[in-house]
Order: sequence, then C-alpha cells, then structure tokens
Amino acid sequence: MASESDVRAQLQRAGQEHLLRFWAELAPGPRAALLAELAPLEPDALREHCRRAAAAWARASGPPPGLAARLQPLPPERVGRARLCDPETRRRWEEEGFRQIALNKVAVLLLAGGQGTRLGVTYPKGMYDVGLPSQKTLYQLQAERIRRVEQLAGERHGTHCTVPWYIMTSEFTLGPTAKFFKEHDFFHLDPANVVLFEQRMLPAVTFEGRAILERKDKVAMAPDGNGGLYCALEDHRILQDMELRGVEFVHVYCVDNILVRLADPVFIGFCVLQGADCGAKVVEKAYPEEPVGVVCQLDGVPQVVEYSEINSEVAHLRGTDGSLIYNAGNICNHFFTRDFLQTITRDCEPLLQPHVAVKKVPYVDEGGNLVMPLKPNGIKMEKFVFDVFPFARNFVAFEVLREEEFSPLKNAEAASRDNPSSARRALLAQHYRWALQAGARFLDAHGAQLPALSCLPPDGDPPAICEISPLVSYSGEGLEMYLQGRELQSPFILDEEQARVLRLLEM
Ligand code: UD2
Repeated sequence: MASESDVRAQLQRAGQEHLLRFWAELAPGPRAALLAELAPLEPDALREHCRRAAAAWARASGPPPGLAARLQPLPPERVGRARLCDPETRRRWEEEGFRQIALNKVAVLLLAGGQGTRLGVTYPKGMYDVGLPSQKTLYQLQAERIRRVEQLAGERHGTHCTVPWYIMTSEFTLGPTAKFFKEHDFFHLDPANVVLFEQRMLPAVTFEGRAILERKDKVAMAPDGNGGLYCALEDHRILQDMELRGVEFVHVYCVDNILVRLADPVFIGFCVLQGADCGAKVVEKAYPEEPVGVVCQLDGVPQVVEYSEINSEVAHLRGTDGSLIYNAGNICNHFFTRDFLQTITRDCEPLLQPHVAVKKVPYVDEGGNLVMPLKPNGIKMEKFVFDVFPFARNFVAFEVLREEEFSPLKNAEAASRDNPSSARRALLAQHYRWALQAGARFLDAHGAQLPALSCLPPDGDPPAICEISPLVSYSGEGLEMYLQGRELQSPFILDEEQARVLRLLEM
C-alpha cells in the first residue's frame, strides 16, 4: 500500500495537497481509508481533471452559441417507426431479432451506476418496488423479461439460448446490487450469465478547481457518468467476455424505465437488417421541456442534445403541422454492435467531451465542520453514453410508442411526473390493454363491463388492476390461450401458476 509521503507527493504534483489537510487528526483506520482512496488517483490525470472541470464550468453558461442554426431533425430515412410500419415489415424485424437471440448473439447491458438522487433512495434504483400487486422490483421485472425473451427465441428456433446480462454499477451500487441478486437467487438466471462490473469515480471539484473533501477522511467522489461505460468496458475486459460468448449485438438501457423491453427482438432485428452499428430508440416527446435528450443531427452528424443543454427556444420550435420539430425523445435504449464498441474503447473514448453538472456537494470547511451547501458549490464531470453516436458509420433511430415502452421512474412521489405512481400506472394500464386485446372482459362487483382505456382520460388509473408476469408474456403475445372470452374481476394477477390453472381449465 502507498505511504503517506508517496500520496502527499502525488497530490503536490496534482496541486491538490489540501486533501490531506486533516491528516494529523485522523485515527489509523480513517488514515488507511483515505490513502486507499487517494493512491489510485494518478497525479497528472487528477490535475488535468480539476483544471478541465473549472475551465468547463467557466465556459458553460448555457447551450453553445449558435446551436439552433447547427441542428436539424434526423432525416426520415434514418428513422424506423414501429407504429407506422406494416405488420409484415414488423414481423420481419422481429423474426430477425429472435434469430440473432437464438444464435446467442445478443446481450443486454444495464447502466446502473447512477445514485438515484432525484428518487431520494439510498439503495440502487433497480431495487425499487413501485407498488405492483406482485411487489416485483425493477430488477426482477428485467430479469423475468430476459428469461421470457430467451424462451420465446428458443421455442421459435428449437434451441436453448442465453442473453447475458451485463450490469454496470458504481462504487455506490455494486455492493448492494450484488447482495440483492444473491439474496434473490439471481431471479433464476444462471449467475454465470449475469456480469456485474464497476465504472470509475471522479472527484467533485470546486469552481476554483480544487477537489472537495466530503469528510476529513473522504474525497467527494461521483461516478463518471453513464458514458463511463466505455472506460469500464475496457477496465473489466467486458468486450473480451462478449467475444468469448459470441455476442455481436448489445442492447444498452437505463435502469428506471419500468416498461423497458430487454433485447427487444423488433429493435434488434430492425437495427441488424439496416446494417446499423449504432441505434437509439426514441419516443415522441410529451412536452417541450420533457427531461429527455433529443436525437437529431448537429452539423449533419447524428447526435443527442441532452435536455440540460438544449435551449428552450429550440425545444419549443414547431413545424407547420404544430408538432415539435425536435420531437425524437431519447429513452436511453441503445443498440451497438460489439465491433462498434471495440472501435470506441480502442480509438474514440479519449475524444469524448465530459459534460459539466453543477451540484450541491456537502463538504468539510477549514475548521473540519460538515457543511450542507444551500446553493451549488461543486462541479461533477460526466460523460454521456450517447456521445459516441457521431462516430457511427450507420446510425439509425427507432421510434416506439410511449405507452408501450417508456415510463421512467425518476422522481419521488411528491413530483407530478415520472414517479412511482406513474410508473406503476403505466405498467398496469399496459397489462389491462393486453388483456382486453386478448379477448378478456373485466366486470365490476355488480357484473357490469368495465370500459377500455381509450374511453378514459389519459394518465388515469386503469379501471381494473391487471398484472401479467413477464414470464407469461413479454410484449402482450400469447395471452389469448388464457384470456380469450374470459370474464375477469379486479385484481387479476396472471403469473405462471395462474396461467397453468387457466390452461387446465381449457382442456
Ligand atoms: C437519461 C438520458 C436522457 C433521457 C433520459 C430518459 C443520458 C445521459 N441521458 O437522462 O437523454 O434518455 O435518461 O429517461 O443518458 N448512470 C450510470 N452511471 C452514472 C450516471 C448514470 O450508470 O454515472 C445510469 C443510471 O443509473 C441510469 C442511466 O444511467 O440507469 C440514466 O441516468 P439518469 O437517470 O441520471 O439520466 P437522466 O434521466 O438524466
């Protein structure tokens, strides 16, 4: 282990010696912890990080000048539309996706290193239970969708196939996530096919370029953004692992969308058949200020302009038909070929520009007292996962229906949107729709038929509680055999056991 004098010399070189200013007061345990945290910070990189953070903050006073003139919506030929295409085309995409899954060429990769600050929980967001009747967490729903998509692909192609699940965590989320998966027996997935790895952390920095101490013995560190993926892939040899398994296509997604379709065969098939190396699912934006990036072109090159970096004027621009011009909302569901990821990690990662997030970072003052700042005092530097899009040879976007595929859990209940209730409602509404489409009717306590969702105000609760296990249906398929012609009462839970019972009744 590095000694105090080694670390002090390193910090001197980086201009960050103040990080040891409480050394004399620390007991042996905290001293060792602090050295362990500081030793890996390479001095030149640390100096450069602090300098860049302060410089980026000084520059970052809103969106880049002239942004509006440089932007264009994506040209239509780059966009596939699940909603508008004919059933035969959709079937072809889906069939291709299932074929690739059956060949074990598809993996999913979860970005789960975020701190869930807006949701306000102290544990990883994937462990959150939004209050479904089944009490399933986001992680469990995702695990079950993987199992189901493997089963569907296997049945179609007469194989036994695997969709490996790579999970990028951070110092905050690795330990609890690993423990949660073990406690839940990996939700009946083979643990060998669930690969957890950790992204890097970076110090938070003051506006003057000094790394911040959050305790006398601890530097304020934050994950390096979801674009830290590319360094993390390299650090943990994840692409080599993929290669060994024969994985060619990777579906990367973020943890909080309760409707996420893991390894979505339609999306995968669309991207593969287009010969894309990089793709993104999009939805029509719900309103101009919605906190989703906009997938568009900047100087003619596909890119995402993040919601925090677009100016309001551009976000509100409308075409002659009244729709938003920058309407392609990023839902953080990306397609990459392994080859593309290899090129990025090998050649392009250092070219990715970090983004500046100005935050309230708790710190210890000169007297050693903990201060909870009331206004932003620090800079966190983050890379974004989509910043690699400009390097794609053939980028495509794929527009999907919001009510089928996007309901993110970002905020605590007190917020008006994207909270636990809205996520729960979106899933239950979807399952209610699926049940009606499969030929079921829901009756109230007096035997009167309940209406379809289309007859009700949007964003309201569905008229009946209906939850369908992902182990029974991945995207609404195969439900007729259980539900056709049935009269159901709320709450109705269709899990594997109930599905068995209903099938026996049919015989
Ligand atoms: C993300 C997208 C935004 C939009 C929105 C939709 C980015 C940069 N922005 O915004 O354009 O699509 O989602 O819901 O993708 N994460 C890490 N490590 C980190 C930071 C975040 O793994 O250091 C993960 C996090 O756990 C989550 C995902 O990245 O799964 C997105 O992070 P977020 O929820 O902070 O992103 P948000 O909502 O600002």
